[in-house]
Amino acid sequence: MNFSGKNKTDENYSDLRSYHYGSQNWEIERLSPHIGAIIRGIDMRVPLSDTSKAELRELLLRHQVVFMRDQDLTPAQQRDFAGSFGTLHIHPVFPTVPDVPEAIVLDTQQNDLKDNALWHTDVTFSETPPMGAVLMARKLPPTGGDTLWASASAAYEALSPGMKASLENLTALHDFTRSFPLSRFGRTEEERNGWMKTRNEHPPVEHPVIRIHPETGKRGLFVNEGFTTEICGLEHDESQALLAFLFRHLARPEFQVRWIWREGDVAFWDNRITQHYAVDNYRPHHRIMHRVTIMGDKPFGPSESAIS
Ligand SMILES: O=C(O)CCC(=O)C(=O)O
Ligand SMILES: [Fe+2]
Repeated sequence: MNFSGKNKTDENYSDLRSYHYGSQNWEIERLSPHIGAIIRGIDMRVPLSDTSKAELRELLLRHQVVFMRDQDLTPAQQRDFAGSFGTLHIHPVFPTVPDVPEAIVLDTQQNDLKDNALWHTDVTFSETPPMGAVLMARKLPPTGGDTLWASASAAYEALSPGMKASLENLTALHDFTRSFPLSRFGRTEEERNGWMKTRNEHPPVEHPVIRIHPETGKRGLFVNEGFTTEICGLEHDESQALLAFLFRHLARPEFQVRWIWREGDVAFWDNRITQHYAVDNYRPHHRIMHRVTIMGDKPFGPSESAIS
């Protein structure tokens, strides 16, 4: 793969607050220097043309998470939209919409999912973590329940040359049980059996600490508090100390965007170069989100990209 030359997804946009883009003349409003933009003028219920799909992918690569207001999709429409960007993932643990198994339900009255109130990248316990996800707000508390996204490339770029060099060839373990412990996800016999099956199918996997984005060639920090347990080849204490530093660094507000939801809003993020955090500050109010997740490829680091 050759990523030399100017990164065309960044060209000319970093000086703008808003701009028009694409064949449909969408209005793009940037929300922070490194991550996040609103796209106005898009109707996600209507299948996108190949041109619009390519343009939207371009915007996703550039802004890492994009937001579309007032979409009001049915779960099937949400599935079809996400499905036009790749094969869809079926989550091994989360409950789903009846008849739409690709749509995960995050409902505070059905399942006590406080687990998303920590910085994480989805499903990195898999050999091939998702490329992205499409999340829609269906029911919201009066206030609170915002979601934050962080740019893993901005976090990487802000490291010193010395730290970058020492992370260059490191790998880390990502473990399903860190966010899905048996104590909370094995309360009934059926849940326990499902948990055992998932754990057997997903032993801890090794991913590069610095991931090269397969489409843009950008580097991003690819460890997350949700699933990363250990940096390989270090003593346990060294690994814990380095991970603690990297998690704290990734959580700096400089790399973030915060989205205050309205019902009918959709967020579409690039899961290969971002982390997110669902703020859990609205109990006992009710919040329902639906997520459809798009499959991704096997992460590779700087040394591997040089060979391939
Ligand atoms: O509920 C949210 O805002 C985000 C939940 C989450 O982590 C996800 O959908 O992957
Ligand atoms: Fe998540």
